Amino acid sequence: MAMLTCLISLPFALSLKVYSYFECREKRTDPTKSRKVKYDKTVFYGLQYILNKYLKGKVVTPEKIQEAKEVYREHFQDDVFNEKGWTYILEKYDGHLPIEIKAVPEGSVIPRGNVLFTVESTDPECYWLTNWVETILVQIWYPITVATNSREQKKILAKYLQETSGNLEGLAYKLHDFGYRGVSSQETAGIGASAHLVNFKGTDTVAGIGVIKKYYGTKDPVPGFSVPAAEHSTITAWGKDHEKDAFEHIIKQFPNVPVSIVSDSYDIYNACEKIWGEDLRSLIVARSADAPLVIRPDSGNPLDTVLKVLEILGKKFPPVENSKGYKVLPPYIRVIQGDGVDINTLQEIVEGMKQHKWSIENISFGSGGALLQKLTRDLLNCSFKCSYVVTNGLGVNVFKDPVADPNKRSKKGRLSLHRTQSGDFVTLEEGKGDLEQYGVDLLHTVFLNGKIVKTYTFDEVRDNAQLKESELNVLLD
Ligand SMILES: *[C@@H]1O[C@H](CO)[C@@H](O)[C@H](O)[C@H]1NC(C)=O
Ligand SMILES: CC(=O)N[C@H]1CO[C@H](CO)[C@@H](O)[C@@H]1O
Repeated sequence: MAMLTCLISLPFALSLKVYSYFECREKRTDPTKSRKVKYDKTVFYGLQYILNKYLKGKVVTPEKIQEAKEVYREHFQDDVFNEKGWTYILEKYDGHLPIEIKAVPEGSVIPRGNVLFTVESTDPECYWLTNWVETILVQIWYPITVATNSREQKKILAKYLQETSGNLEGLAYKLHDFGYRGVSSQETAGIGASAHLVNFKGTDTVAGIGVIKKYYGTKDPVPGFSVPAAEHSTITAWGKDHEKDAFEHIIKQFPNVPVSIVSDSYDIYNACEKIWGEDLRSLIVARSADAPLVIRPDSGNPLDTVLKVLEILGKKFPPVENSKGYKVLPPYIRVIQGDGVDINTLQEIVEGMKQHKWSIENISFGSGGALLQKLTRDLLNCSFKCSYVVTNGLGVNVFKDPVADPNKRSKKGRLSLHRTQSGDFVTLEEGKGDLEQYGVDLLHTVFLNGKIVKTYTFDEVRDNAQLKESELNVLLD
């Protein structure tokens, strides 16, 4: 489709360059629809993966040209395939793509409505290539959206952690990725999990570790961690009358590391009160702060369940009051809520805990489908548009401005991204980026004629995406 639009809509015979850009369009506030989470800024992440996996090196071969030609003929029932163009790339560039991509550094947190990357053809014969790569490049919406949504959840957790404990210790482990089985494919699991790890360090979606090691690299051997954990079958296989035996067996097997045990196979409240609180109490209190029992409820209304579990546990394992006046369970026992957690329920649970005077320092959360799969390109309005063409040697700014939706107006001309004196980001249109008062362009060339010319380590990505002091202060007001 991208190819057709491009061939049909541009005065291609005379065009010598096509220049397009990607942005997450700015939302105009619609007072009738106030979304709880605003997503004012997005985390730019994932381009390096796409460039490495799909665009770098010799990507055009005689075999691919032949195959595409045959498929296109059948698919369109016409000879629309640009065989001449691809053969030109094969012969002149040894199959490397003559385009330049400039992008903001990976991990950057940029307000909606700013340019995030640009793409332009570098050979007048290949003006058509820019929008050929549109589809694959726009798939970056997914890692951007996962990383952005995960970072918004980190802000919520930071705020409540600070308020109910006085510090941010353990923040990186507060939201664990449970999403492996809930995503559409291995590739989605790898990309999505890596995007969550931009903000956090807890994950059960091991595929993300492979993606990060292969395409970004970290100074640590692995960018994410987990703990031994029971799932339902490891409890229920013992039979309904032997839940206690199952629990006992597992905690004895893992005396020196935290161990998470799903406790709702039959009755979470009975498990907390009778089994953990009475039958196995002496084994639990003997555990160290480095190897706590982590009780995992997995059903019911998330907020009600968490509060009731804490209340029952609090009677059996008396909590202490921390410096902020909130209750904390003893160091050998914690809770992880991993059912029904999305950004909205997370907010409700931590708010409910605060109201009931529970600190969130000794609870953590798991999130699966909502973290990695229940997201679409519309959430952040990710889009790719042509803004400039050179035809007949003459540069022309192009844009769209659909009458039915002013939100869809696109930017004009060559674009650049700058930081103003006050620290805000601004996109300059129509090639005005040379104006001295705006300083350097924050878009750097990352891809040029088939080669990746600038890369970021995962540590740099994480650094760029860190919560800023100002964001924490705003939250604490
Ligand atoms: C973003 O996408 C939503 C959902 O499609 C739409 O309602 C909204 O108008 C879009 N906003 C912008 C700025 O494009
Ligand atoms: C009393 C208690 O268990 N406090 C722990 C709560 O969680 C933090 C962060 O993991 C630990 O550092 C505390 O020791």
